[in-house]
Amino acid sequence: MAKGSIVAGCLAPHPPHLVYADNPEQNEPVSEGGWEQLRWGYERLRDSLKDVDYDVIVVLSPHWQTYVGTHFIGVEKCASKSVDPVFPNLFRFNYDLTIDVDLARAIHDQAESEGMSVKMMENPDFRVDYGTIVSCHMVRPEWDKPIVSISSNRGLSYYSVEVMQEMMLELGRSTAKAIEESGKKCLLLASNSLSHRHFVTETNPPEDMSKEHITSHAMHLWDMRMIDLMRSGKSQQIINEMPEFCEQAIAESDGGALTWLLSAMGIPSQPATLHGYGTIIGTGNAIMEWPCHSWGEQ
Ligand code: 2X7
Ligand code: FE2
Repeated sequence: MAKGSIVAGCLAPHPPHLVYADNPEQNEPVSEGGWEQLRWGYERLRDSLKDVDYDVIVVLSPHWQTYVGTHFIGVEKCASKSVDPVFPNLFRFNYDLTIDVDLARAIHDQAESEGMSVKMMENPDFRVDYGTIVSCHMVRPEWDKPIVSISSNRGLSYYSVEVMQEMMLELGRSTAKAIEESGKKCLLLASNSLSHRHFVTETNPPEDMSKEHITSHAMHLWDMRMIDLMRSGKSQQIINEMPEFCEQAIAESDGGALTWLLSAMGIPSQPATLHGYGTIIGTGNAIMEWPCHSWGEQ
């Protein structure tokens, strides 16, 4: 069997506003658009991936929060309605998705053999979180690929960013090893915003773009710094600066997704492509792609 591989890694932010603004048939609320810079960014990412062959999407979302270990959905068919608890006015999404349970279990088993605390989530009534759904929908709205859904272990809440990072670095290595042994081609998604300080009131209508901007200059500077590091292939520096970034920008990478992604790709020194940047209720969001399929043998 040929070795499996990571065909690309993406930073794929998940504010529900993006799905709301796109008006897909699965989502109940109806909008007049909005957040176009980011939605055009997702268009460019989809275009960049259109000729890339892959079997499965592997996604880690900070909105599936687990406090004892990292969990993996272990139920093959998941269909229900996902409602954003903070924005039920924007996101009530009817999903019907397939999980690659074999690959999920392979990553679980590999991580366990490395000493990590892990669990297969086998409750058939489990409600899939909106972070997972929004990122997958914006990257692949056809929903024709199975996914592996990985929880965000809140190592930061119990311990520190440093502990979270160590755990996500191991989870990334275990993910890469399990993928290689699976023979599958995988697209990896880190589902998170960058700076995450947001407004506490909503405009009317929510898609009024005359009110949308970053919450502060400091947040802007942090977002630009992180994008610059990603575009210049300085992954190790991102890992090194993660504690300050999480603390000072209240960054959503505190959930571990970006660290996991960089680790799974082997802390790449190749540049990432920026497909789009924009703010959503004041948070900073970048759509980035590391096109691993074009790097040759790693
Ligand atoms: O989950 C989110 C987010 N990360 C950023 C902005 C707005 C809503 O939801
Ligand atoms: Fe979020």
